Amino acid sequence: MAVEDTLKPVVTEEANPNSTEKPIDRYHEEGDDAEEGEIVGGEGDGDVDESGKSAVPESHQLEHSWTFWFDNPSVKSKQTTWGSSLRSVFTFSTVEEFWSLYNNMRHPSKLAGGADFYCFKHNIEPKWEDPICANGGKWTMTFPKEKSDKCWLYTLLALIGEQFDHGDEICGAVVNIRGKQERISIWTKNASNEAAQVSIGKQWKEFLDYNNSIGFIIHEDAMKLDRNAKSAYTA
Ligand code: MGP
Repeated sequence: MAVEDTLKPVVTEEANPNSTEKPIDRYHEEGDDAEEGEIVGGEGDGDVDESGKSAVPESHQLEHSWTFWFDNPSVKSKQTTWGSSLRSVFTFSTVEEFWSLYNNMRHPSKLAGGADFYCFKHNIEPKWEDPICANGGKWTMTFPKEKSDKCWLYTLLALIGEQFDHGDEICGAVVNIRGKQERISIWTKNASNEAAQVSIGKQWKEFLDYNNSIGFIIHEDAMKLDRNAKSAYTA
């Protein structure tokens, strides 16, 4: 499948995924002086021009690689099997790649109703059936229409910046655009590990300054009970 096909629904008209414009590195704007002996940057640090300055912009490696996935509502509505229209769009592994993608993508308020946009650790598929997700569950926050953009960004930054004490428990996040609301969920791996799940839920609320109560639904319950599944934990 051509990458351009998958990009169309989520990338803005003026987007240029091949843009050479330097990404805005908001991670390292302040206070990122390297400690003595610290290895700074990742690939691309090596090229030095005649003046002795690096000719290639530094890149800052993330702890994990992450993949954006998109489920296009117009295709999804015709599918017979859930997930058959779900597509991985891009994988990134540096701060710079993240901003290049994020700055060229449609944010939740600009996505069509019914769309699902995911950011999951590379090699984890955003499906209950994925073996890493199978025993997990999800925390969910709800927002009025067109009000989730900032929280979606902050959720992504908290994930890729490894802000959670139990970050290893996290599979990824999804924003669902629906008729009357937008929902953001964080998917986790081991629903039975209550302490880790509750820690993630509490920290997520703190990072986003979200004051409403949130619930954790175990995927197994969602599979069996669909919308009647009750929250196993609240935060
Ligand atoms: P949804 O889109 O998460 O809920 O799941 P929503 O927004 O309440 O419903 P929608 O109809 O408005 O989209 C909707 C349905 O999709 C679920 O009830 C399942 O039948 C199916 N589904 C969702 N997920 C995340 C999965 C999954 O991972 N695997 C499978 N097999 N089905 C899923």
